[in-house]
Amino acid sequence: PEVKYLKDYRPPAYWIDNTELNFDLQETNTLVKSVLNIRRNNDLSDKTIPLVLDGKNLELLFVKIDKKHLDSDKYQINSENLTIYDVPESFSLEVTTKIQPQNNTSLEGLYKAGGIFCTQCEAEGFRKITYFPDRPDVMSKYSCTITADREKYPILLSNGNLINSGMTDQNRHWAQWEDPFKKPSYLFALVAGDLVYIEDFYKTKSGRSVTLRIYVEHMNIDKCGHAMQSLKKAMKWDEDVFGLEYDLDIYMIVAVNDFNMGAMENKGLNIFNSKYVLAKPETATDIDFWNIERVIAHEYFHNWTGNRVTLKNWFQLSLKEGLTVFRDQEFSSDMTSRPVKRISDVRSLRSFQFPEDAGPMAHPVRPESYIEMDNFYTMTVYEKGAEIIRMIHRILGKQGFRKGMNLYFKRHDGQAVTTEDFVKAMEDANQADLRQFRLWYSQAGTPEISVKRAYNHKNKTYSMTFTQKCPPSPGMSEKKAMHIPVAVGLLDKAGNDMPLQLAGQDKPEGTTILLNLYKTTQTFEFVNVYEPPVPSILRGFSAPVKLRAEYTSREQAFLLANDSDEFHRWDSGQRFFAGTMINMVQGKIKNHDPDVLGAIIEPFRKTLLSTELDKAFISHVLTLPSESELGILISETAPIDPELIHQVRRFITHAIAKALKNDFERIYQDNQEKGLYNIDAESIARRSLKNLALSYLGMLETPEIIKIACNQFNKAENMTDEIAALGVLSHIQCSEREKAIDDFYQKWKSDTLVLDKWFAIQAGSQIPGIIDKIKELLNHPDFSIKNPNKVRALVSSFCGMNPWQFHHISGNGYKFMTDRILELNAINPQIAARMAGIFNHWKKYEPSRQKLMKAELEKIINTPDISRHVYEIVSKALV
Ligand code: HT7
Ligand code: ZN
Repeated sequence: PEVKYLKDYRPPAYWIDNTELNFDLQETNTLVKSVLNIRRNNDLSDKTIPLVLDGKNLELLFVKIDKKHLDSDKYQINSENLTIYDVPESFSLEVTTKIQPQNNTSLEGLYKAGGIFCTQCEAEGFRKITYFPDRPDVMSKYSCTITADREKYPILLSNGNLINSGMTDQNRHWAQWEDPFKKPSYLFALVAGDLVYIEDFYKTKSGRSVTLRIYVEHMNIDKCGHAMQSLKKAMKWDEDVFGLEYDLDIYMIVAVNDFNMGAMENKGLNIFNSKYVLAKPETATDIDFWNIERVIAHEYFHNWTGNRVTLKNWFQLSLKEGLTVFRDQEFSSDMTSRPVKRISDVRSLRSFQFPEDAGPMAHPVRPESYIEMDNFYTMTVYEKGAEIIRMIHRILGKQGFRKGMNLYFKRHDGQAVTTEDFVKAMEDANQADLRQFRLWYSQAGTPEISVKRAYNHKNKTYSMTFTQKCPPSPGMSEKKAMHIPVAVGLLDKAGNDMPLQLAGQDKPEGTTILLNLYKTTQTFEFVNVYEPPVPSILRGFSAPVKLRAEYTSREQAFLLANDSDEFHRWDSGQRFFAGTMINMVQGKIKNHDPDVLGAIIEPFRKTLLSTELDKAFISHVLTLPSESELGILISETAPIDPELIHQVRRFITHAIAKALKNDFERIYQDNQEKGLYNIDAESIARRSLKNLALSYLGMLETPEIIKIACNQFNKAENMTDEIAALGVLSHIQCSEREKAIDDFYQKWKSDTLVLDKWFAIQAGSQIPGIIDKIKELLNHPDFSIKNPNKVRALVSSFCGMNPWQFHHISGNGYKFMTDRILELNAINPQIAARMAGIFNHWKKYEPSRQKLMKAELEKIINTPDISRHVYEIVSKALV
């Protein structure tokens, strides 16, 4: 397949000023007529370039230029393009195509699922609707007329404002929408279906009233309130923090069940995976509520970072995604708890982005090449991209960052631009020099920082020498030294922060200092340090790097108990717990050594019983690194053996549960729901600590604990408690488990999102041989391989939540996965490729598993008709 390179980018040869679309939606064929006002790009010297439009899976019916039919010898079509020769300098082009949305299982372009017509055009889906220059730097004003059966599709929506509507005959009606803002084709949207909506209003800071609507299927009308409140909070936050106001008179969100990703920021008409809209306490967990708030905000924030200022080409994806993730992270921090949000974001960065950056798909945040753009909606582009923005924010400060954002919008509103334009605006607004910093966009891989520290008793100085290196990545063996901001604090013996004074400064400046690393090795000297300190390095995770600080376990326990930086406090605890478990896996310490267990249990107990710490923070500290996280850490020095890791982690959690049984029981009782269910941060934290206690108790598998879990399951009035109890039971082989699983199904069989939880809980069960049950569930009437949420719930949960059984030495888990990938390859290549990524890290495992996974990759790549999506992932994994 063809590889696209950033270096080959050329501006478009033609501009499209206006795009008039006409959809005739029918049950078997949909007709799409487009009328485009086209103008040659006179900046290009060659005036003879033909007009090349993108198009895929389209049946071309007519082509007209300036209203006259074009003879077939004047154009050419192949499977990817329509090329028209000898076109005038400016003209109108009319193209009519025929498509079959009801057969489109890729969920890209215009598709019909669950009786609803809807679109997904990012990244390159518009070309499956009509012939068009389907690239983000061609921005056009759109109008869209939709005609459809009135009874089946009473709601007809597109971007912008409703201009007109009416009936064509007795049964069919039409609606015309017009979007006053120019936009790239990937932001086009259409929805037609039998939907209902809730409506609210938002008054912008300049006093305009905006209508807000959330459209859902009839039975979900009672689950939209939280999404609406989240939207209003996001609108207010963007005005307060960035001065950004919404620009149309109406903002619409539509929830659909069949969607490849989380949501899509189409101008004025967001389309959402229903998972990120629908919630009420009985059906959605606390995490679901938070995710809805975050995703609603994310898509709303795109209106400025992505839509008003868009991308010059897809290599710049992080320009909108990294920046918008940063904005949604900041929003969530302000709505909930900043340290807790930071901890969960870093946990996910380390679990998913760091391995990606060390694997065969490693790519810079601004990639240099791709085969299939859909494969580049990655943790690197999104999450590492957000870390880059966060570093700029730290380096320039809050005010400086805001000045940079203002300049960015002033310069580029209405344009398609690059990450370079963004950094330049930040630099120019602050007279800053970010030249070396730009390497974060172009170099792949996670930098590693080691630190040597020395205390000079005589001079009362303390020096820290940092050395940075970045391991090679595919196609990039040599890396340059990066500009890395490292936030540091020093703790005295009593655990208090010391005032910090660097050599050369005349007085101490605060208790956290930002050290800017520019060189491979760099030393910083602190003066007036009156006793040997314990350093707190990389506070707040100030840069996305791997830190090799060589702390002793005594220092880690000390930092866990005392660090004023909550992120670093949590991190020290995780390193401490992970270090012990890894030593056990590697046979460096014996499992049953009472001193070892004591060393873990004591700090654990202290944290569990703390009355000062926030309960959400306690839950994070006491959630031990998962089997996957331990695997990632081990893989830095040795091959992964999932069986050994599973045994050690199970042993430790069991030992903790046994030693602290009484404490867990007390915590469980003390944190029961008092009064009405609430979703404020404090109530969520209380529930998470209570359910963490229950999950430790569950390790004991006693009749008494089973009874407690059953009781919670039966009495729960909210999904958080219900699913937590079911989760505990799901790992214990007992009749109560079977009953709870059946009861849950009977209770929720009509709610497809709740059933996703039911599939996922079973897929994550630690009961040996669970794969047979999962295979059986593939044939369950409520499972559908065509629905990405169902695939993620059953198939991805098995690989992600159950690494021990997925990596079973029989190879059955691997074979199961290959079968699903090949099945999906023909249905939905985007989802198939995501699944195929599970084998990316095969080289990190012990030899027998390596061999088994490699054989699966070879089987996939040798299958005829493998999609470009899957090919790209698998071929890179095999290099
Ligand atoms: N910008 C949206 C990306 C997206 C997407 C990309 C490829 C294929 C399907 C997709 N659905 C949504 C989502 C976002 O980041 O906001
Ligand atoms: Zn986004």
